[in-house]
Amino acid sequence: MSYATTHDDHHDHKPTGITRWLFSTNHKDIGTMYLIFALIMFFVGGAMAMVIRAELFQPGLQFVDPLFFNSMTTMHALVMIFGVVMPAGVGLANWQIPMMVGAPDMALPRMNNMSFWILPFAFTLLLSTLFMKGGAPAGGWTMYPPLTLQTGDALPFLIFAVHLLGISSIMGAINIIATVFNMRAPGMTFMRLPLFVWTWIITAFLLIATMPVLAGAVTMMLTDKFFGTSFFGAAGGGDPVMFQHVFWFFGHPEVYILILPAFGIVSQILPTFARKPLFGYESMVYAAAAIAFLSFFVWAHHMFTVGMPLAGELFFMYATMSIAVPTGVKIFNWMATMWKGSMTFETPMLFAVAFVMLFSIGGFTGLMMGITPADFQYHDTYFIVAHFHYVLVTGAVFALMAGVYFWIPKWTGHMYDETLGKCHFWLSVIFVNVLFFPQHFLGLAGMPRRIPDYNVQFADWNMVSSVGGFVYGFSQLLFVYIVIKCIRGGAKATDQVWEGAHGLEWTLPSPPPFHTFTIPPQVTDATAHS
Ligand code: CU1
Repeated sequence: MSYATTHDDHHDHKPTGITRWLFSTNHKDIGTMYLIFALIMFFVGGAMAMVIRAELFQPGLQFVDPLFFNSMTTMHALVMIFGVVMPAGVGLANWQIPMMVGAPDMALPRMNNMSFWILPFAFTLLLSTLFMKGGAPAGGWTMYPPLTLQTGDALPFLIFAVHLLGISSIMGAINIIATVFNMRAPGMTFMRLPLFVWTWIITAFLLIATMPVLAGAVTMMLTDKFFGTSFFGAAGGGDPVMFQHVFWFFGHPEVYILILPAFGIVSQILPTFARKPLFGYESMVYAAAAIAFLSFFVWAHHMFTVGMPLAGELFFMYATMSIAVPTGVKIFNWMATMWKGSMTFETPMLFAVAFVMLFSIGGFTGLMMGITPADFQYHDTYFIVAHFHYVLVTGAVFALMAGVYFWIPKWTGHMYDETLGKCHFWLSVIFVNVLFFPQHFLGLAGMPRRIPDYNVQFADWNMVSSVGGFVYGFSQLLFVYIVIKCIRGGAKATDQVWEGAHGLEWTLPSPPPFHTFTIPPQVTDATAHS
């Protein structure tokens, strides 16, 4: 295939250097770019978290002014959600899905290229707002009006960046659906798809359904600010609370967009290191679909305190609590998969097991917040911050780390350094709990979120939390070192990679072939021979 518009006669010529990446239509290269981008943004968003934890290390204002602090909380969230967890998930999808379904590449390779290359421009726009008159957005990542309408020059840049991120996500989602629906190898029926593929199909539908809603919300805000409309302005007959309804109709499914691929990764890893098939494959698929479906009917649990009618409060409470049922099915199945398994604890397994335990903590605190009368106590406190960091850091990020450790030997042909991997895991798992567990106490004691200063009664646990944050943050540099070392060399990865596994994780259908775990499925990786 010729990429360059030259009179090159070499039809098998492959682009090298920068053009290989800039014009790439190769799902592996694009996957790599997504993952590297996510890793870079992980440190950008992480640096913002370090600013937040430094300021909160003790009471009083030490390092930053309050407006900049609020920009840090806002930008930290936007970067971590849209710049880290989502692109990393898409990166893993790009690498794995074509090979897992037996396709030579993604269905729409040029669109795949565009999906990725929109991201660096979107984040350049978003991060450039840090240097604009009036400062970066500071109204929280949820962008509620009227506060967010006070943003200075940055507002239209924020909105345009959100539009671009939505376009990128929707194109990526269309690509994944097109690939899985149309390009499966013969015999790869839907109920044989690896769980990672299943969770990504469901995630892709959530993306297509909700990203336009977010785009609509921020577009209404744009016209309110610059074109004289009053969608959210009470003075003109609008309603600021309507923004919250529209935003969270996107926002709650969005949290499942962030976590469902993580469920998929963990569902690949646990069977491998327990040397047993995944327990309850079909119920895993249906539970993931049920979680996604229910996620459209729970949005107002983020706004119990706005003054809804009692019927609304009750509806959203019961709907929210019902999601615990399919989630419980999944956690039960993960434990049953490990039960009496011949388990070993290499780094991917450590992260996956930690995921099951720590994500469950985040799930339970979520259930607590879903109880309407109790939520009036928790709303806008650090308890909420603790909850969603358990879900998104020890949940989503841990699963993404597990996925990288699990698959990087296949990607690079080298084993990563297992000793360093274990160091990275133990540093992460200990200090992430030092970082986030005390935030439950702070929240229950009444410390509000998004505030740069606090009453002295909160000083001790904030100091503990900040120490945990610094050590957790810096120990992620070890991950970068491990990845670079693995790319550059190391022990050669065998075909099976993981001892006792069958080397089928690459293309393993779940459930495995009839009553056995040893018969190879009739699926080939068309790219393996190129
Ligand atoms: Cu929610």
